[in-house]
Order: sequence, then structure tokens, then C-alpha cells
Amino acid sequence: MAIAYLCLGSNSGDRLKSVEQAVSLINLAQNVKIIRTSALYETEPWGVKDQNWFINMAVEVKTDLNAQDLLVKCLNIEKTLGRDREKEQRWGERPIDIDIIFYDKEVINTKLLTVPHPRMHQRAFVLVPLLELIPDFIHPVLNKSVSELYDDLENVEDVFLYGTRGHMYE
Ligand code: A4P
Ligand code: MG
Repeated sequence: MAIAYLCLGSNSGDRLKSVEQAVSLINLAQNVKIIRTSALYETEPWGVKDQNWFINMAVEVKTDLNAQDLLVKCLNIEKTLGRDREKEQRWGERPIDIDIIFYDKEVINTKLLTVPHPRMHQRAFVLVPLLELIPDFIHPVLNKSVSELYDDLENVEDVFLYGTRGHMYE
């Protein structure tokens, strides 16, 4: 049994619905159970700036699957929710993205999977939701806690609790 942390993100279509459906599908998946979730956040796009803002959240799961099988499950859920990678650009718009941030303290570097997620420590949209769940969890490669990684962030993109950005009409 392992504990893993997923980051969910959506910035096209009905973002809220996509994220909520992903949470339901993760919880329905065999051998995966959600333990806790963070709040929802509305976040400024990181990477490619000229696109819609995202809704992001973090999810803590308990699973009997190994990390690779968990990834396959996540990719299948993305597909079920209408993600078509052929039509996308890197870091561009997507109806749903599910990344594995941590899988216990495992360090994985295969062609298919890199864990901890290689860019998580550069991203407020990952660190802020994780801060709610595991501020003291030590990153097994960088040997810093999630809150230390957050303190180290440079060029922080905007991250608001969902609904507090000021204009909710879209
Ligand atoms: N892959 C390898 N490691 C992992 C992992 N730890 N978790 C592989 C998930 N997947 C992993 O993913 C491409 C392949 O990465 C997967 O098939 C899997 O085998 P992808 O989601 O198609 O790639 P991508 O998303 O286009 O590129 P990249 O660099 O992985 O993007 P990210 O890191 O997913 O970032 N801004 C805000 N505010 N919020 C966001 O959610 N998301 C992105 C995408 C960019 N900017 C954002 C957000
Ligand atoms: Mg991804």
C-alpha cells in the first residue's frame, strides 16, 4: 500500500466539472482510494502564458497499484474526460491533466514516468494545494519540505482560492 499525491488541472471547457469528474473517477478506480483533497484554486498559466487560467487541486490517494499502473489509470481518466494529446501544444490548453507528484518517497526515472514530478518545485499551482495536505513532507531528491520549496519559489505565478479572483464571469 502506497500513498501518492496527484495534481489535477483544467483550463478548457467546463473546468470545474472536469476536475470534479476526475476526482470521482479516481475514487471509482480499482485499488485507488482518495484520502484527502485540497481546496480548488484558480491559477495563472505557468509556461505558456497566453491561455486560460487553470483550476488546480491536489489529491492524496492510497493505492495498491505501483506508480506506473497508477499513471496508466490517470492517463485513461484523462482520455475518458476528452483529452486528446494529438491536438495539444506543450503546456497548452487541456480539459484535464493529472500528474503524479509524489509516490511515497520513491524516486522513479523511466521513459514513461518521472517521480517526484520534475517541475513541481517550480510551480506555485502545485505547491500551494500541497501545502494544505503535507507541508512537512520531505522531497526525496531535493531533501526539502514542501513549505521550504514554496519559500524558495521565484517568479511565483498567481494562485487564488477558486472564486476569489475577483471576476467569476467566463
Ligand atoms: N509523465 C512523466 N512523469 C509523469 C508524472 N510524474 N505524472 C509522462 C504524470 N505524467 C508523467 O504528459 C506527458 C507524459 O508525461 C505522460 O504521458 C506521462 O507518460 P502530458 O500531461 O501530456 O504533458 P504536458 O502536460 O503537455 O507536459 P508537461 O511538461 O508534463 O506539462 P505538465 O508538467 O503537466 O504541465 N499552469 C497552471 N497554472 N496550472 C497547470 O495545471 N499545467 C501545465 C502542464 C502547464 N501550466 C500550468 C498547468
Ligand atoms: Mg501531465
